[in-house]
Amino acid sequence: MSVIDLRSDTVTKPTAKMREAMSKAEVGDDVYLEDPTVNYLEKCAAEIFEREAALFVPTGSMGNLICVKLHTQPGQEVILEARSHILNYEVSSMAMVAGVLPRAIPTQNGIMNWSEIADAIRPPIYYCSQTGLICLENTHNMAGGVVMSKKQMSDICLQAHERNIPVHLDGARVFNAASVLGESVADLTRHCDSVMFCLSKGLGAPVGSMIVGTRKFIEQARVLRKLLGGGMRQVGVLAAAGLIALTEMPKRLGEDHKNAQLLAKGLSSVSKISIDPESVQSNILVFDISKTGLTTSQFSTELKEKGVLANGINEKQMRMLTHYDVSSADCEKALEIIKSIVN
Ligand code: TLP
Repeated sequence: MSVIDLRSDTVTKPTAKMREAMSKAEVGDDVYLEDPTVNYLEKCAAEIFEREAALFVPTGSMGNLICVKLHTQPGQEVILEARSHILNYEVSSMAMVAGVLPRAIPTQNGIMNWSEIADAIRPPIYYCSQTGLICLENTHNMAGGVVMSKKQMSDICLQAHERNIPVHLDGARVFNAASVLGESVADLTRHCDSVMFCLSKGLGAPVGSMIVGTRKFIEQARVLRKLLGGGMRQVGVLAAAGLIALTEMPKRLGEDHKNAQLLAKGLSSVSKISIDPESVQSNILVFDISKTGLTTSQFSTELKEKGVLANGINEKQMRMLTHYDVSSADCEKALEIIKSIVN
């Protein structure tokens, strides 16, 4: 039985072209800065984001942690959205390694506005911990791939900068956001002090994420990457796949967004499933199945028996993602299977 894997866009396998590039990649020791393929990938990423420099890191989680730690002092607070990845799915690294406290803002749709953020900034009183950083997430994963506009992002950055607070973007899926908005990633993220984005999600690389920022920031990030055990050697084999992910895959993300719409519209016609297709903007769907009488783990098990993989994010809500290895025919088939389980 062929399996339709909707658990995440992280499950994409490297394309034939990536595997070929990997086998031919020129490599060297990247800890000595001698891997030409990594150096080229970093140069390309910096150019695409119109920044001074970029750094290849093994994972998005390490990229976020490096940025959180570099922007803050232990004991400070970091403002972020309550369902953000940094707060919920990175093993509390911000507390354990960076020594900072999260100040979480719950929102309806995953998007914080400036007045909510301003209210969460701590007053300059000596016995209060101080706000050291604001983290944004675009697209917002657990809010269902919601996209923040360029204006929403730049308003927050500019106001934050007036208060001398830096802004980091968890842009794991920033290319999805840019594709939905019809913006370049450079314009969309221009005012953020640092950006982490993933090559290994919708862009299809097997491994790898990147940080972009000023030259000084990236030099410091390289030190922290080594400290965290992320100094990699002949890693050009991965950077070669990353280069294809970075330069060729963004233009096809619209297909994943179309397939997500197809799934969302189909799901909205199933009476016991609650989802508003208009809220699905990119490649992530989060929907409520509580009226089916099944828990999400029961629902996942039934789906799996019929060849569809998807996980719950809590007892009531399932998450599905479209990606390069899922076709529109797969989405139609998944819908039929879902209907057969619910009805
Ligand atoms: N997200 C994964 C899981 O960890 C939930 C997924 O399947 O979506 N930021 C965001 C917004 C993410 O969605 C993820 C991974 C990361 C950071 C971390 O990236 P990795 O997995 O490379 O550490």
